[in-house]
Amino acid sequence: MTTSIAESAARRPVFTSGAGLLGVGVIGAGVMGGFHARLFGAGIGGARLAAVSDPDRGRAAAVAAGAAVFEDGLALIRDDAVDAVLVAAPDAAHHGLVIEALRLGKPVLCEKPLAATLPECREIVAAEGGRGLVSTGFMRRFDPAYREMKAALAAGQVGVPLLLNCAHRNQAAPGWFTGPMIVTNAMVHEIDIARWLLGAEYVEARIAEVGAQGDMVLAELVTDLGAVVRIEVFMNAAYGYHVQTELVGRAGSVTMAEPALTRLRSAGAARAAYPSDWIGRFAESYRAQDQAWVDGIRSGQPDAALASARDGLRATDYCLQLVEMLAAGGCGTLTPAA
Ligand code: ISE
Repeated sequence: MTTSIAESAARRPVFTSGAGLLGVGVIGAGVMGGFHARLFGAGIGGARLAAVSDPDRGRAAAVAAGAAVFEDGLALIRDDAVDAVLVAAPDAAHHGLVIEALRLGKPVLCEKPLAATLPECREIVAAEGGRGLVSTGFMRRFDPAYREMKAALAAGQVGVPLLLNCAHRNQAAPGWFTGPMIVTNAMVHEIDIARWLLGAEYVEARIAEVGAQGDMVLAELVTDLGAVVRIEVFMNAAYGYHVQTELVGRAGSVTMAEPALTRLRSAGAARAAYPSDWIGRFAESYRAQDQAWVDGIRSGQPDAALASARDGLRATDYCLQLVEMLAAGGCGTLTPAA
């Protein structure tokens, strides 16, 4: 028997922590956790920031805006003022934190990747048991540009999809980035968004590193509907953070416009600025995703665009298959995780 978010929540004294607002605890106060904490601090409708945790207490306090501060994420999860948990700890810590939240029946939004290994992802899906308590933070699903592409496809404006061309460039790889993370932490976004846009699974792939530094990877994946997804991830693109996607169909194509809001024409040249990181590009998507997550918990009707635990499992599984493929020479078949 499955249990909806609303049913699970009803078994706990939920929303009693503060004026009928959902008390959200944010685990991790690094780039992502700090950003989510600020979003909740600034106001996500129906929610309040109840707590922030980080092993560096000062870092948590800096974004807690008066909410409780913990050094230990597990202690935050167990706090009665915390009704729902946003996990933005390092990738390797996701599994233990999500499992504890599930043990207590608390809804979780876990930053991608859902977990670092396939057995861990599977354990999360099993522990959730169809209760709809876990969402995976694939915020691009809330980006207006990707949504317009999906709408254009659904309206038949581009015809049968043939090719999705994706570029994903970071200005500079973060210090904590290690080898396979270019696939499991960065390319995982394209793996998810292409599945979501095309409503397809992958069946075959080729993948290769470009250059000797391991900071650029190219992949070409064939879907079960026959379209090709071509992905470039470049971690040290120097000029800025840049995500570009084009969907080519039999009847037309839809391309993401450059994200800059303005174009400066001056001194014989035109100039549009690029943000330095993904928050600059996707700030509104994170806000919309966090709002949709809260609305889903409060109403018991999860937003259909939110990535589920199973979506998180699928994306990580494909990425781990791609990492193996890369090590083994570069091409082969892909199977969707059960
Ligand atoms: C980072 O971890 C993210 O999640 C960003 O969205 C992505 O663009 C970047 O490549 C990753 O390193």
